[in-house]
Amino acid sequence: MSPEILTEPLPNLPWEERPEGSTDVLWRFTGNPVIGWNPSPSTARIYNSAVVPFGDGFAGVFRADHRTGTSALHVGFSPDGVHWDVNDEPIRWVDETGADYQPRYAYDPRVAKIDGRYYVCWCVDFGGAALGLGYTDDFQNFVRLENPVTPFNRNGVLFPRTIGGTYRLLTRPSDSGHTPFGDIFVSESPDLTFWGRHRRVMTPDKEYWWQSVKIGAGPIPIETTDGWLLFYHGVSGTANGLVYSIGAALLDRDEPSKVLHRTRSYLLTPEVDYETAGFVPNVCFPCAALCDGATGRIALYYGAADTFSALAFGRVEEIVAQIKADSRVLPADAESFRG
Ligand code: BMA
Repeated sequence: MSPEILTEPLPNLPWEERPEGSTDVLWRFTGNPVIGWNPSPSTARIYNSAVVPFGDGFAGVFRADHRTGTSALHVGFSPDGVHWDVNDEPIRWVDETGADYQPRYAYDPRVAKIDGRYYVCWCVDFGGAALGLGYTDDFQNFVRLENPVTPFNRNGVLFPRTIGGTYRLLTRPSDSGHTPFGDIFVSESPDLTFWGRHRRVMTPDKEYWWQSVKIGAGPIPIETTDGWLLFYHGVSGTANGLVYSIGAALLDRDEPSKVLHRTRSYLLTPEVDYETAGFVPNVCFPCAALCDGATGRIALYYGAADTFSALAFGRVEEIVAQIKADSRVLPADAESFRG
């Protein structure tokens, strides 16, 4: 049976067929970048952002670097997932007591819809980079919850449902700089407040250099008949700095700390001008995916060169087939590694 996405139909997701002559399982949108330099009065660059279906169209939480150089989260809406109207003002949070809360900085958001509520997880200042967590029901009012981790950690990615009765959060413990190491871990919580039963999911692969320095979870994992499809970023070290490419893995549906398959080769790497030139050259950083459960089509949103928002497309059956055909799972990935 060919792999299927176990999510709702989404007939209006942005989509373009694979260009003629291409054999890539992920292909770029010809309308890229979908958001360019200086998109609004206060913002210089909008990228590494999270998009979900909302109402008749789409909503998103965007990473917006201001002209101060500091990043904040902004809300945006789109009728088609391509043309975005992003608020010029950052999100204003309140905590659960109703008190105002403004993060000093905020970046790389992911949005997971769990039981009808949209949860945002992002990188926040907590006396050092850590993860912030909060929710919205309407993309107007945002409630901040307890931070799920202590510093240093980035790349918080929630699963879109509980598994065995607990919420699951992928993270990437790090240091305070442009971390030269990094594995993906998963933690469990009964209530989104208390986190434990930590497991290591995946380590960098020193033999396949595009993912030899560090790896980090990308969009909210996509449930398929063949496992959780996890797009992730893999980082290579070069004479000119770090290069961020996109790979994919399949995680066990009941025990997602176990990797079933992962790609030896990247699926997308910086090649075109908006990926190789910008504020930080050579970065493709995926943070969101829209999926049509009826047809298996996937629209992947990624930040390009820490400057642009871009889109790539693929079909679940081809992506899963490619992950399996090109698979190499390290011993530590295959275990539910407790350490
Ligand atoms: C990471 C994060 C990302 C960024 C990437 C490349 O550490 O800061 O937001 O896209 O570096 O600069």
